[in-house]
Amino acid sequence: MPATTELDHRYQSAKATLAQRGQEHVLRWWEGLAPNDRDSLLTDVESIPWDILGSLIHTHVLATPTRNIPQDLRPAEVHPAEPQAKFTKKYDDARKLGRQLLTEGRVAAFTVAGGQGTRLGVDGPKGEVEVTPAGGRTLFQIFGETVLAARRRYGCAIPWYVMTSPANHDATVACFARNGYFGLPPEDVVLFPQGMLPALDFDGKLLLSDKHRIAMAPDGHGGSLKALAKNRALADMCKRGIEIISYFQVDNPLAKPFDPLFLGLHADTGSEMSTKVTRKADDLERVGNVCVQDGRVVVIEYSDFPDVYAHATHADGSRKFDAGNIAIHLLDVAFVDRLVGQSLQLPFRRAEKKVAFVDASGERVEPKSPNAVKLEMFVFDAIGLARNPLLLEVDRAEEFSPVKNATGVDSLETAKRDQTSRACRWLEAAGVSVPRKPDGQPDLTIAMAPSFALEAADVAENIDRVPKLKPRDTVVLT
Ligand code: UD2
Repeated sequence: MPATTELDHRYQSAKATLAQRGQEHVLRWWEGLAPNDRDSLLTDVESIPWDILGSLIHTHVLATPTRNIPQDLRPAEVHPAEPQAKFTKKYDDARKLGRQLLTEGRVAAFTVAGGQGTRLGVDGPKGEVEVTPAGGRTLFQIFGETVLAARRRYGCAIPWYVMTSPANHDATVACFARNGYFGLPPEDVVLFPQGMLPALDFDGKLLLSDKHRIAMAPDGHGGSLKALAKNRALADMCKRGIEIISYFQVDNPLAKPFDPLFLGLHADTGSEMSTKVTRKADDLERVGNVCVQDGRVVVIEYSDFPDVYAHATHADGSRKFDAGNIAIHLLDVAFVDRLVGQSLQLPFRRAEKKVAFVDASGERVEPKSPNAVKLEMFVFDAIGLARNPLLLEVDRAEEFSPVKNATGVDSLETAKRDQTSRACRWLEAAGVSVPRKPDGQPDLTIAMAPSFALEAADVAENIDRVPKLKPRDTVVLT
């Protein structure tokens, strides 16, 4: 139990800070709190970065930042998925270089898994959702097995960093322990929580989620760069000789974090941050738009992308702004270190959300409409700060099928369908006959584990493990 004098001392200091900021109401229930709850409340107060939050309250909470319609926006130059003939050698050399980087242990995997899975309607970590079309594998299991398969393939200890949030950290740690770290040595799996910022009401006041807790929210995946440094993950990477961080989101079961071509092009062009893009499914698809503004690569989120650009076409009628961000990036460790070391601040975004709180009479209120502002940073805003950023187009069907919603677009159903489709394509490329329906869709369900194939070319090596495929079969290939 914290000593009373120490608590008193911290209380006086917190009281002064809060008074100075017009936030004294946070200590309203102090007298009735048990010592441990007092400790929790003071810890929350002490964690608030007033140097940042003080001005954000004026610019992003009391005011809504004006979004200037970006002028002079141009489509970004993207390396195509398939090179023109004259670049075939460049791509082949890049693949070689990428494999070398992997073999030499210079690449780490990094999954951001701090989001709250609100749209999917899950309570615990999103990574625990079973997403495979058969065999009941979770997102974490797919990625764990991918890292394991890559370690075996390249014969080196690829570490895996996973960013959680305080809300799901313990549950994520328990999930990894329960699953034996998915066969990986525990010392090569590093889980750490991201930063949090208070949610504020529309008058710029802190909200209490409980009488002894301040309502906090994750500071966005843009906070991952600082979180890597704060939790000593960056130092750990340097110690291990890691030079490139392969960043991907927890929600995409088709993500290929160890792509020799992408790694090789990134290193060969001296890019500090690279991004994979796909052609957009439609003008208004809910992905970030990768463009160029004032000579810099920028990603403009779907919600901020003006219609005039979204619907713009080239003379031949094709979509002008067609590069969608699939949130798979490569970041140089030295780049992240530089950004963090120079205290470079990524811009904050204002998001209006429903946040439950304890009101002045001590009653808990579950608001029916947004009552608070959450402040988030986006990792893709770092790309505009990177030297020689590289963009690589990839085939959506091969690498992108995120699980965002309970039903419909980008749901479990579409992710399972797309995993089966990819497995079927890979099998057919190796000469396996796959039953298909008259409309061309696979007439069976296949889950292909990373241990079976990391990429299409691996199928040929394991062809003797593929049973004869019959219509309406359910097959798990491991
Ligand atoms: C993201 C991208 C969008 C597009 C799309 C592709 C943003 C803002 N937009 O949209 O441009 O590329 O993905 O799928 O990223 N996360 C954290 N901590 C946080 C917030 C999020 O770790 O504080 C993680 C979360 O667990 C998930 C990922 O970031 O893995 C994406 O978050 P999201 O689902 O809120 O982003 P979304 O789908 O709006």
